[in-house]
Amino acid sequence: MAKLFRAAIMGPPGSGKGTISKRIAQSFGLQYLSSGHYLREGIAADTETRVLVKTYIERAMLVPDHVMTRLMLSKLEQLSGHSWLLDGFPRTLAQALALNNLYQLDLVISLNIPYETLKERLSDRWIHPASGRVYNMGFNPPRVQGKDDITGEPLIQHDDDKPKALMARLRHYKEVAKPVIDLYKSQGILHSFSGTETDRIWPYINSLLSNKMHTPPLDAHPTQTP
Ligand code: G5P
Ligand code: MG
Repeated sequence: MAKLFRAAIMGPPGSGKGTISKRIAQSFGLQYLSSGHYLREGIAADTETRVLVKTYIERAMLVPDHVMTRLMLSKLEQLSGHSWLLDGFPRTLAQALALNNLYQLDLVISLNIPYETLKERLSDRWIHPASGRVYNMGFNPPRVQGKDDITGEPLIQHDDDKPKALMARLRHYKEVAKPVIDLYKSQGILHSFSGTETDRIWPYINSLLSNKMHTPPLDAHPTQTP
């Protein structure tokens, strides 16, 4: 049996984690697990997660570690025997350590996207509050302007996505992510990619994964795009 491959992708809100993860899943056949997706699914399903999680997501605050860890580890438990890619988890050192207790990651991708680029992408972001569905007026607009595709209910823009709040959120992301990044760097599995366009970063990630998944790793040094 081929060796299982376990990877995670990290990056600030709007950095392209979801877009790149879908390409990786498609090209390399990994199971794709997005923490944001499972949280929104929990909200839509009106489960006990709903009340707890909705307020955090609506304010773009981090959901408590124990909730997140329980949710993601239970999803991973169902995927024994599969290769997988985590998007948006772990986000904190506590989450990373909980994951580390059970699984050794082979590779972590970290996206470094300039603040100005994130600001442009996120200030165009609109949300359907009841479900957590996210739209972007430039790249994935709703079918009818200002309305949710499924329910037709009005979309709102969060104060958090306005420039001043955004700056604070991105700073917070950096602070929380730093010890996680340091952990993966110390394990020799961190690969950082910088740029303003997903399409320009993608070929580097594609070739990194091709090397890692199809041939034995030659070294474990972090990769930096120009
Ligand atoms: P999520 O769902 O993980 P975020 O806020 O981290 O959400 P998001 O919005 O999902 O991040 P992304 O996945 O990094 O962003 O990026 P994306 O969706 O691929 O791209 C963003 C936009 O830019 C899209 O519209 C895309 O089309 C566009 N785009 C992509 N590439 C390009 C490009 O090259 N050029 C241009 N022009 N556009 C591009 O988490 C949501 C919430 O859940 C909670 C938190 O409350 C969080 O805020 N949560 C957790 N809480 C605690 N712990 C965890 N582990 C948690 N995980 C989630
Ligand atoms: Mg995402």
